[in-house]
Amino acid sequence: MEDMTGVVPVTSMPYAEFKNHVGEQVTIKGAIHNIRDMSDFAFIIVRTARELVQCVYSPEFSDYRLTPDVVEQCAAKVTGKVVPSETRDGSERFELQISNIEILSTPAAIPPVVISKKQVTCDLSTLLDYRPVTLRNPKERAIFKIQEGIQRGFREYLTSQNFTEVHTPKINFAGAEGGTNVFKLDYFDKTVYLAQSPQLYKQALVPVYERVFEIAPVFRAEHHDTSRHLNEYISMDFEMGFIDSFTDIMNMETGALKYIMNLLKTEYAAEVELLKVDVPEITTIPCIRFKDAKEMCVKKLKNITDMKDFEPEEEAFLGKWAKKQFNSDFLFVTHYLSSKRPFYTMDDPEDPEVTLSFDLLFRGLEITSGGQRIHDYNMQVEKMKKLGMNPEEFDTYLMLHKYGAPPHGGLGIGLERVTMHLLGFKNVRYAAMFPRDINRVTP
Ligand code: AMO
Repeated sequence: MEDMTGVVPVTSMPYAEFKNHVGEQVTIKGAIHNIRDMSDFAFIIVRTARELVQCVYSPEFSDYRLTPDVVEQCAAKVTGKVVPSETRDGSERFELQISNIEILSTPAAIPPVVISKKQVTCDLSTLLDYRPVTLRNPKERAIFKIQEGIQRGFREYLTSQNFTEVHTPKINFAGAEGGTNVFKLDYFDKTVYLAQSPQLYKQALVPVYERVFEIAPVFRAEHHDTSRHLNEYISMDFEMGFIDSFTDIMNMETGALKYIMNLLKTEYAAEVELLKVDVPEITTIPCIRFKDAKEMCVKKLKNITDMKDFEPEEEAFLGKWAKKQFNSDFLFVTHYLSSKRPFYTMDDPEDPEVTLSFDLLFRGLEITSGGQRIHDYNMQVEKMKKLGMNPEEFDTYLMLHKYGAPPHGGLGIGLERVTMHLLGFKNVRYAAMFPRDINRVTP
């Protein structure tokens, strides 16, 4: 047996390195993505982990002869000479003149949807029904590479700011966010719930690590089929102690978003280009109080009846307003009404009708909720009682307050929501790799 070096080299030379190997034979491994057979020669596009590599077959290049088992979606090892390719705009490109193709596996059937064109053109439902296949399309897979970049940026930035990454349980004794959108689980002889958020646990970890974050799935039993709700989504959460004000949380989020956008522009440039992503420029993010934003919506939009929260059309209006007024794709809305925020939210001591909380709108869609939390034991117990909750049922959560907690706060960002509006999708399902909604639990 060979030595276990702990390193398994990547299977294909990255395309960016081709320019240093002109005239040399190189081998790449990937799927045969597309074949354009021109009788005496053929263009064969190989799909590697992140790229499409143009390879050209001609009997003139070597003794190798194309065989009928070279079909789209077969896994192959392709060897060829790196040569400059002819481009219409004169830009520098390279291709491989094929000298051998070794077939590593053969598909049993032709894909049910055409994935080798620039874009998958089927409807959303078909796109999702065949997700394991449609994700192979370069534009589809680029969506989730961008999504990786967003999570990675969040993680890298918070790690640089002294946050500790944690994992909290998803099978819980209570729903953290209140309301009815909680999944009940049959757990031996007890009733338990799937986590709506890591809220109760991330707070418990503040006196332990001071600053924590988590990127993990959460579950919401949304009964409506909307274009912005999923039943399982990835929540990017953080919680931090010793804050002076809830604006510290907004400040930290601004830093994280700046870092993320910069990371996308640099390390995800290929996907940004492929998907023509309009990556937002962030300097500072403007803020508006809920009350003022509501007044503006009521003045400008018709039929606003809910005075306690925003309808999607109000968020869209506020997004446009922030763009016009501040040239900002983002807008913080602060001081939401106490009656509309969860039990753990700190009321504003100057006006207990409102809370020290915020939402962040991105291009007119809520992507974040956050705020300062109650850290005082008596205050939290009182608020629970006022809301008709039984504090005894939350005794493990209340250990946080009972045994001492610093002033703290945090936020949760919906990863699919950010991805959706970054990429300009009308439906959040395009931004979920394997979405779970009221009608879908497969694939
Ligand atoms: P909230 O419930 O507002 O706050 O959720 C935070 C963010 O999660 C996203 N989101 C969703 N995304 C897809 N489908 C859904 N059904 C869905 N529901 C919410 C949104 C939203 O802004 N514990 C608090 C956060 C905190 O205060 O730390 C919470 O979960 O982008």
